[in-house]
Amino acid sequence: LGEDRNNNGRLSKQRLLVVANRLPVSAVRRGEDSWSLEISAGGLVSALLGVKEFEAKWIGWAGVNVPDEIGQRALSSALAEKRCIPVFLDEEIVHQYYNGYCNNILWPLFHYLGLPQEDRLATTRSFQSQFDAYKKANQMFADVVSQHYEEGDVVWCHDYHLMFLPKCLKEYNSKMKVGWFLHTPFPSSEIHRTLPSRSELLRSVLAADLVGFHTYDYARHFVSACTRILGLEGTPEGVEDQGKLTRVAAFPIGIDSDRFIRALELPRVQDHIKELKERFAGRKVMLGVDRLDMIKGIPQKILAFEKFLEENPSWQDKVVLLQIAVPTRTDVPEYQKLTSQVHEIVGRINGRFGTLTAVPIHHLDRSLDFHALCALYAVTDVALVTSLRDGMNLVSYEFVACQDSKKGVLILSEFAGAAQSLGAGAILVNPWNITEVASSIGYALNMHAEEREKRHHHNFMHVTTHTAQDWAETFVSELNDTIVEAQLRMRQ
Ligand code: ADQ
Repeated sequence: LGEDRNNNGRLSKQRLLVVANRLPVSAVRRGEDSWSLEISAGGLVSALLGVKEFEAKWIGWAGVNVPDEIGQRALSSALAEKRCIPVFLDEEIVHQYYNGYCNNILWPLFHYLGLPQEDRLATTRSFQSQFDAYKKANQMFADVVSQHYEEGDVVWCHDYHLMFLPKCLKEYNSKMKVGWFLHTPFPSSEIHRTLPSRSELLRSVLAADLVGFHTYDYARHFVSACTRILGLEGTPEGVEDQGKLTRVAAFPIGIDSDRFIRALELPRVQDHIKELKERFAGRKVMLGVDRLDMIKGIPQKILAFEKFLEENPSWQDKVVLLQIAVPTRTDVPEYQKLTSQVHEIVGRINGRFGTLTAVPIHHLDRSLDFHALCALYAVTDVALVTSLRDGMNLVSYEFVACQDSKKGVLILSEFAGAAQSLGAGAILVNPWNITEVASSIGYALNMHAEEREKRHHHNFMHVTTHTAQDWAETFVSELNDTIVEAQLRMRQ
């Protein structure tokens, strides 16, 4: 990695073009030609900033519609200072490609929720136009990449929004080093088979040199989809098509654990921790932190908590569940329905078990800032991550990173990718089985210190040694190796 030397003989950094649907910024227009930008320090940003050997540029949609040229020019130059390059998508494309094909078709399908049914049937009818918009949007991303690509750059495409991109990029320049990584699960080939554009998407992804997933299972599902749907041969390294090998492998993501551990020492976080401890004195704290999405299993989690309270009256005034659910895709009717459903269940349970001075569930529909989140993680006794499906789930990692003094317990869905890495330390549950989750809550709350320490130690070691930086370095280094191997094979 980063072994290239420039003209002065100095070691030059590995240049990366990171392509994702959204740029890691939020942009707000202040005037005809002025914008204010805020960088969102998500996992991917800290992963790539944390690797000294990388010089990364970001390519993606800024999340705003900018129809006029003056606005586009001003936004491009403001973004350039943050090493970001925008792809301008108009409202119609966003509607068809992003809301339609990505969020209404691929997202539920990849999480085993199936293709649109009943009220979503209208979407199925407009399937072809949404797929056309998806391809068109991917081509627009490819055009921007090709304008900024320089020889020696590595192009790293991210997620289900950009499955068509590797093919577009290779058509532009077959020598371009292209990697593609999926942040969601890749479902069983039986599920992928139902997608009308199943073959075209697989072929487009296979144009990449390296295809990465969070877990070995997802990689295996992808290879078997290529075998069963395209009739291609799966090998231990990947998928082979007429002598061309596309390497397929698992690269489990991590977090920037040091960022969380260091934050706990800050006075403002310590003040927060003190406040929370006083606020919930005498009660055990349980925590859920999720985007408000059907895949996160929030209603199931709350129902399991209700069952626990029902069966364990002595705990009713000794435990509180804090559920922080940041709203997403709020314009989609299904997400609005989910919000009302969660509110209804929380209201009913608080009415049933609450007293004049305390309620068992505190539900917040909002995002918390990083420091408040760290403090919450630190005071938690039991974290509940009950996703129905989840590519990895970073909340479970963040909780573990903040627990080195408390050594709280993690209850984790066996359908989250994180179950593969934190399974030995967590209590694994089937989130659909409310009785099992309720009894796991009881087990976790009553767990002896010795067992808690042992479980926490296992997970803490994993989270602090398999970081986001390692993940990014490994992926890019393997992508470089893949190219070298392919060149050697061609010379033979
Ligand atoms: P997400 O589905 O967004 O990511 P997750 O991995 O849990 O899920 O990451 C969520 C991030 O948002 C965490 O960093 C968390 O701290 C933050 N967050 C969530 N709710 C919040 C709140 N209320 N306030 C503040 N912050 C909040 C997708 C896939 C995952 C995969 C990641 C990374 O769906 O499975 O782990 O990408 O690949």
